Amino acid sequence: MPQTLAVEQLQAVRLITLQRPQALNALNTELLGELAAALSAAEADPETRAVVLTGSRKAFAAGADIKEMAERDLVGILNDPRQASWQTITRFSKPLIAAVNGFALGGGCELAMHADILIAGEDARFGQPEINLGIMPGAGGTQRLLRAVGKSLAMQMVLTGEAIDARHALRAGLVSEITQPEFTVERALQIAHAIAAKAPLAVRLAKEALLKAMDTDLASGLRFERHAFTLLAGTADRDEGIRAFQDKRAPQFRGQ
Ligand code: DAK
Repeated sequence: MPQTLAVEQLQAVRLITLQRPQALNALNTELLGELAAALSAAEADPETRAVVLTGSRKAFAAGADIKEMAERDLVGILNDPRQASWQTITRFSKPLIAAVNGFALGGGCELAMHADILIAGEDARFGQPEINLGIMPGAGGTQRLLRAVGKSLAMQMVLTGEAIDARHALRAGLVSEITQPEFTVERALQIAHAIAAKAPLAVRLAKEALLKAMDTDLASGLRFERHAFTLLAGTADRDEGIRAFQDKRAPQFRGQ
């Protein structure tokens, strides 16, 4: 049984809740290891079509565990088991939705940015305060943040360490919706269930194509899109989708 998170299966959606309230869900070795294991299990389960990741009302996650960081020297960092956990988290290929309330700082903001869709409560705060510790972001905070919010705001956040609130995050495109904090998880689950009802192969390839757009040139991205689109043309779910439209009924997708 994981000690630092709770896992709940809600039909085809798995809800993972970070639970280290005494440290505002700071990402220590144990939590990152358990999260990586939980995502691997969700990846391997054919019944799970989407995952929602959330924290508490006060904090999604306040960053890497600073007490643990204080014990690591350079060699310790290079051999750090947390690196392997981050790699596993990055490779998760099913749709991942983050429901963010409260603080999403440092590694917590980076973890949220791993999600495909971010839904934030009105009280959420996003920031990369590593600069205040004499370091810089190390899990995508310079790369994903810049791609999400553009150069000027990313520079401002990373170089000053100052956080932005949910409205600012919405304006900047870091999150796609904001809600009242008590509804953040519910809204993320609604979106996850909507995605879970779609054709799994189409969802998987569409996600891959969209992520490609972040790190490739337009011509290569368009080529990938065309290949993926062509692949889907041979699936049973495509036939079912078109037939269901013509029959005026809901499609029954089977992931084939
Ligand atoms: N680590 C450990 N404990 C933390 C913590 C953290 N990041 N954040 C909060 N806590 C603990 C506090 O120490 C306190 O515990 P006690 O002292 O009561 O035992 C408890 O949580 C409640 O926190 P506060 O009393 O401070 O609560 P406040 O409401 O007053 O303030 C706060 C909330 C979020 C503004 C404040 O706690 C804060 O500034 N926390 C630190 C935020 C921060 O600097 N985060 C960035 C850490 S650096 C990498 C991957 C990732 C990273 C690096 C490398 N690789 C793969 C290479 C990531 C680095 C980081 O995230």
